[in-house]
Amino acid sequence: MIQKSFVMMKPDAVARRLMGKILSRFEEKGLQIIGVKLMQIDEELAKTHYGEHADKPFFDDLVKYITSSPSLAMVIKGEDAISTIRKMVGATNPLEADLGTIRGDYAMDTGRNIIHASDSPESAEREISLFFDEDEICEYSIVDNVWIY
Ligand code: RTP
Ligand code: MG
Repeated sequence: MIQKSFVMMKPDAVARRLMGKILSRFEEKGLQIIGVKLMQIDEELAKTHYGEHADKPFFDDLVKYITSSPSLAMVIKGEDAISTIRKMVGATNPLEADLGTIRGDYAMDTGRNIIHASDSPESAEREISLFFDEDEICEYSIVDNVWIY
């Protein structure tokens, strides 16, 4: 099924100048970038986005991390995009993430794991509408799709 996922390069990915490399992985896979926004996430948005973790001991550090510097918010579309992107992102702890995944290749610490991706269709829908207005998402057909699907 064609799906849309919310993906976000966290402040460390932006600050470490990894945006191009990470974006290329999604493009090279055959996924389509239909929304991109560099943004400074404020405390309220960070707390809403990660609301499911409000009771966890790492919540305050997580909010500090996500609001520390700009992030790159994205909407990415493709066949089974949500689970495909989660596989490409790798395990939450980068030391446990397989090499070849984004966290496995570029990160060392759970508290600096460089990227977020929606974990279910429900989270994707919630997160996309939390971060993007409808007119900030561009749906377009691409000529090379015939070579991908
Ligand atoms: P994300 O939501 O950012 O895509 O990450 P995830 O699904 O792989 O992991 P999740 O359990 O949802 O945790 C959200 C983020 O909180 C930070 N975290 N720190 N110190 C810790 O034990 C700990 N556990 C989680 C990470 O930045 C994680 O990505
Ligand atoms: Mg999560």
